[in-house]
Amino acid sequence: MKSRKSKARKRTATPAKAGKPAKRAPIELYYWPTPNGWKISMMLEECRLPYVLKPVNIGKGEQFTPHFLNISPNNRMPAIVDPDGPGGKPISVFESGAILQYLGRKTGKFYPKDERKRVAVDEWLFWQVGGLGPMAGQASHFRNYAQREGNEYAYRRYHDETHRLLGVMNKQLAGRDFLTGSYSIADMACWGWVAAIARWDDMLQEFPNVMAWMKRIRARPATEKGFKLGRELREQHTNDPKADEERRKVLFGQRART
Ligand SMILES: N[C@@H](CCC(=O)N[C@@H](CS)C(=O)NCC(=O)O)C(=O)O
Repeated sequence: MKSRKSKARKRTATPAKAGKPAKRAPIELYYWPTPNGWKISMMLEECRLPYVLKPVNIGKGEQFTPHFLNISPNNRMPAIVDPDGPGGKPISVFESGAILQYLGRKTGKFYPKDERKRVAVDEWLFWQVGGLGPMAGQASHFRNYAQREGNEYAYRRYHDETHRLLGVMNKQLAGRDFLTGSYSIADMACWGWVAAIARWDDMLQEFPNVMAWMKRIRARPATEKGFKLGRELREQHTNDPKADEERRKVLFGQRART
């Protein structure tokens, strides 16, 4: 197993001082700077939870190391290990929606306790993980990686569905600052994908409430920090054409590994 210790970066955690009780060990964040990764870096920053970055370079195949698969059997980041889980014992969590809910329950922040409000947050959180994320992800694949020629049907299908979802979101945001009223894990889940779509072309211009919401969240200091986390790692990798070729081989055409 390859150790990533040397690459780990400490964020907000501070070492224990002599005579004082030791601080809780930081949460390990298994992460690469993508829309799914930003959800969790934004939440950790919002909650000011101490965490240590464990980069998972998905373009190099680090999501397939036995250590990572033990934490995230789906070979997808993000994932976390909280050394101070239930009963004071470590817990690992994979799937961004499950991580956001876990951190929301742990801190009591951005995930209301009131059942009606919580159901509303869950609705939009699941809307993101089952809808906006996968559809925008496929649209992005056909826009950025597949040849347009011969793939027109798939290109249109995922762009249309992303467009439809943005229309739903735009209606929900009419007269609201955030998806369910107050800023929540549902907004954090959606933000990175909307920010990615904003770079495509003028699709987002058709949805003024979504654009205003995106800017509102972008202005939060925690968004700034969470969004910036690990950016330099990806830039180093993507500016190298050989690494780009390697990335395609690792990421596309995956099949079950037995
Ligand atoms: N449903 C997962 C999706 C996570 C996901 O797709 N992560 C991508 C990067 S954005 C990944 O780790 N890809 C690695 C791979 O394709 O092998 C979640 O919400 O956590």
